[in-house]
Amino acid sequence: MKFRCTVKERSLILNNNEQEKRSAGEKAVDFIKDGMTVGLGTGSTVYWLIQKLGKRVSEGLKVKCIPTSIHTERLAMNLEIPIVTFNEIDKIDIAIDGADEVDKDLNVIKGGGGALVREKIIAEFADQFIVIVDQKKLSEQLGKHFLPVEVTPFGWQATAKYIANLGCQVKLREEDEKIFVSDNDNYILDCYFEKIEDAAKLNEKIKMITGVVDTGLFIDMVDLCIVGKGSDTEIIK
Ligand code: ABF
Repeated sequence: MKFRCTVKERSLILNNNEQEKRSAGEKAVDFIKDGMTVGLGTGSTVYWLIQKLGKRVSEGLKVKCIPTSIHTERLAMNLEIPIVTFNEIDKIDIAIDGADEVDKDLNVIKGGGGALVREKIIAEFADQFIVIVDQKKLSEQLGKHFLPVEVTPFGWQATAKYIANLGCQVKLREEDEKIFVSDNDNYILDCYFEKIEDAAKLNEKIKMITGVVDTGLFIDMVDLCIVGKGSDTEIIK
């Protein structure tokens, strides 16, 4: 018996990993209450959060959202999710974002999407910061995923040398064979440490280097992590 389905049905048959992202993203909407100001992250897991949030908004949920990237802003605007800027708010009730790697203490590596500085500003300012991930992102110790670091374009080569001296390979991020430029007009250095023994100390050491804007290490910032498990989720606090 040949299994036949329409193109639309096929597009909805998600692979395991995508299903986990969808479960985590959609579950996160449960934490968004009427009247909240919400920091919206970047990435393919956040995509599912935004789709579900758009539906809730169309059903009457009143929220104001501050996006962490121009990409997220466009996604939200297409779903008529109200967008605000920092000029229009005095607090962020909740920020929800993806991550590249999460350890057992809920320290995370972020920035694979190149939006780490705006993501960190919003996450820090928010009363509650929630990370939504698929199971692949969980790891005993950070470092399997490279560490993105946003740096000023001026003197990036010097900045890269100082970071490499901390024990990593450093690669200037490119996109479509051109140097990747962040929404803040900076460059991103992807730093391959393999293993990060003390994430907090490394974060401080890198941030001390002149030319570094910020790192993708989010230390002691995550209040709660929602992990997609098939069509279900696990909440880690
Ligand atoms: C973003 O979420 C980035 O910080 C991080 O790289 C990304 C994870 O992307 P995805 O959800 O697509 O795996 O916030």
